[in-house]
Amino acid sequence: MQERLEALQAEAIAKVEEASDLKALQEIRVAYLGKKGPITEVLRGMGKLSAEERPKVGQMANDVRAAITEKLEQKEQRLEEEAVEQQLAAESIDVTLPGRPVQVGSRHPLTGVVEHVEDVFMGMGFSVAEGPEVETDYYNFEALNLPKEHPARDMQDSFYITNDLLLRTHTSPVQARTMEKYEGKGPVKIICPGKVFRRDDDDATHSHQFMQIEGLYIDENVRMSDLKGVLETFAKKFFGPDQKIRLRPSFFPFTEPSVEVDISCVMCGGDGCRVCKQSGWIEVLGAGMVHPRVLEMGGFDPNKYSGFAFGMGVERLAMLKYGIDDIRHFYTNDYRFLQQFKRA
Ligand code: 2U9
Repeated sequence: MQERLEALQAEAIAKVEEASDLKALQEIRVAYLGKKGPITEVLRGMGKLSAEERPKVGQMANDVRAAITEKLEQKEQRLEEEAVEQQLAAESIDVTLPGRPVQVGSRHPLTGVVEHVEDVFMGMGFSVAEGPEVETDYYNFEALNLPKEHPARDMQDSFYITNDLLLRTHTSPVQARTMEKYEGKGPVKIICPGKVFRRDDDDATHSHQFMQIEGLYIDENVRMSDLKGVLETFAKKFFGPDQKIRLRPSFFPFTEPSVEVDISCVMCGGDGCRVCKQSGWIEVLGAGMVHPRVLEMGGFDPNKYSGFAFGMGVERLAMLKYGIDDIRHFYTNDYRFLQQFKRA
């Protein structure tokens, strides 16, 4: 009997040492200390023992049971401590590590240019006006002195939706609509940024969708000199304080006289280089005095009011400002291109 009990204790303790989790310990507890376990079996066999052996074996059986229970409890506690240590290690935060950088978005370069131009002209008293991208034939052409048979109205230049509806080819309709709202009473002093659409094949300098900012100032006694002063101020604030501008005669149906406006070359400052084709000048916008017929159709008396207008391509400004060689970069959503314009 004694040898049996000693062997059971050694066997059980060895298994407890090997156990790697609480479930295994519970199985050992049931196997050795349970009602159907070997120790209970020994105790059942005690009836066959002499009166003198019985108490000894009984005491020994209790000692073995106590020794196995103590071993189980020690191992249980150690496993629980290890589990806590593992959890703490897994959840530990190294506070000395640098923070994870937060991915911050940024404005599209065209949006940045539009906002910069808006700031410059609002600083000169212009307000920002917007209007529909799907326009009527009247506001996109007729109100701008572009009569029915004018070539700019042909399908090869514009996206028509119906005979009377099209995607606007410039933001001038917004100015025509705004003039109507003023009901012939000046001053009107607005800039009109927005998307415009032309049926061009896309290439490095043309996109079927692009952005324009046009301006309009109508008041009594508005002169060409006012136009030159406003545009020179814009050039200096947008391209740099040393900028000069040059006006060359041109033609637009909605302005008379009309001019193309050059700035001194952003690359060579005017000495002549590849960018300005050795001329020292770069064309950035068109402008002119509002045609009297356009004033009349907008409800303004051309004998009382005069005005100037201008128009510029936003992509062109951005390409000059940032040295970008292909207009299509603005529309491909390539992060490698866009992330270069994160605000400093
Ligand atoms: C009204 C009266 C006059 C807007 C003008 C231009 C000259 C011009 C082009 C520059 C490059 C368009 O983006 S571009 O292709 N625009 O040259 N635009 S005067 O004249 C107006 C507009 C509205 C009622």
